Amino acid sequence: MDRLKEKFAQKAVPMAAEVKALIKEHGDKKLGEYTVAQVYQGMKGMIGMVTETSKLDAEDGIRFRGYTITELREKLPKAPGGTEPLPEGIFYLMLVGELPSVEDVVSLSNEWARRSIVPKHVFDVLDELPASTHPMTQFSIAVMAMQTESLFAAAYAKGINKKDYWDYIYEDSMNLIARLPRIAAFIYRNKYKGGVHIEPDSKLDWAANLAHMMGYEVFDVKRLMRLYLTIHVDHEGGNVSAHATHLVGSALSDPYLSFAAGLNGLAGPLHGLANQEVLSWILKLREELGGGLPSKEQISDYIKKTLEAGKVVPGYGHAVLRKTDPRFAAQQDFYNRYIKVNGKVDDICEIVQMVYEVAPAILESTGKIKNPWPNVDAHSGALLTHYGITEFDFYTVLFGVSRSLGVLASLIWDRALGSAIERPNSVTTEWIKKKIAATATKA
Ligand code: CMX
Repeated sequence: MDRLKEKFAQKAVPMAAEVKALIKEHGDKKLGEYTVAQVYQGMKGMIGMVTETSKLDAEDGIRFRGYTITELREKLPKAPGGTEPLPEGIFYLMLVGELPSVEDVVSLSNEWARRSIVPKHVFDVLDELPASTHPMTQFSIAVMAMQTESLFAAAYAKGINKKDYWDYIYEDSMNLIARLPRIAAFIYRNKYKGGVHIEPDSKLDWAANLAHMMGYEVFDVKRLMRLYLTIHVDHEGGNVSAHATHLVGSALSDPYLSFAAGLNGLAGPLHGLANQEVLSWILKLREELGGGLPSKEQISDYIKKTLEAGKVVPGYGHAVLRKTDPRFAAQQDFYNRYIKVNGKVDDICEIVQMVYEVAPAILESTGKIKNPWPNVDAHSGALLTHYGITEFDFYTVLFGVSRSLGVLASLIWDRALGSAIERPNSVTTEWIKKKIAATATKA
């Protein structure tokens, strides 16, 4: 048993007994009530599941096992000479609820390197797809193609005890996470670099190896990749990618099937694809104005035009957050610390900043947008573009590589705690009308 798995077992086995007892003793206690609007409008604010790995607060943003992003940028182990956390560390934290030591992170990095071999047929499947296939579609197809490797599915077919589910889910999740950078880089090099591939370097950490296999060797890209793959990992359980993974997993679909479902949700423009949308939205603005830096008035007009056309302003708004996303702030800080130095500026990053200065007031003035502040996707593409990763339809794949850490850590917990199959109730509009009428009569 590897070091992390042993640690997880020490935590999960007693906790599963505790949760069982909690349900037995307090199962009938109420956690809240919900409204007609919540039922029609995406169940926002309804408590409907348990996610151990992170918790979102509308004002303060995301906390991973209680730690903010600012705290984690300081406390999580770094690569030698590095300044940003290694994503291995946040996976360890999410899974076992403790900050890892440098040795814990090195051990996990080695474990993923050991498990990182992708079966050939996955590359063959990708090679057969039309070149125009969106990178997110390719990514999801590759994960599905790799389902042949599921140890959980094979063990389940033979027959296993429920108590052992988490063990196989852990093994599948670790293998899947280990292989994702190789697959992502393969898609990138196939689509944009003429199919000339770069072999992995097992001495590099998970994020740096991804940058290396994509063809970026400079230290700053590896630094950005470590930050990027850390801040996108998780956003509690109700977001589309996390919920889809959890939901599909609740049918005891293995991690490959479950994570592919999460990726398909992440590929939507209101979720992860927004990072691609932001970049194309900014580039269109520049094109309309003939290049250079726009004025704030020109940006205001462009935002208003976007709204008048019945489109969303990508990178703005959130279903839970009601303040600037701390993941946006972390990227802004990265720009100021490492790019905007010695009088140097990056035009796209400057436009991101100018949009931030004018967009919230305009969005707020519509009177309907609940959160006029930027989310994580408002900034990420600008940083990638700065370092030459300009292929913006690939950006969501990077989000997906990162998101695997949160949703798969949660999936391991789901099986360890014996979470049941999800089956919420649904009603018809006729049923709701009758309910409203009955409530009015009583009043
Ligand atoms: N631009 C224009 N209109 C917006 C908007 C935006 N950025 N954000 C919300 N609205 C609109 C909604 O479309 C909705 O309009 P209708 O009543 O006409 O349907 C209204 O304002 C109320 O929406 P809300 O309650 O404020 O927001 P939701 O919880 O329904 O949706 C989100 C949240 C993120 C989908 C939405 O803000 C949005 O579409 N933003 C732009 C896309 C984006 O950046 N997504 C990435 C989110 C982060 C991530 O998951 O990666």
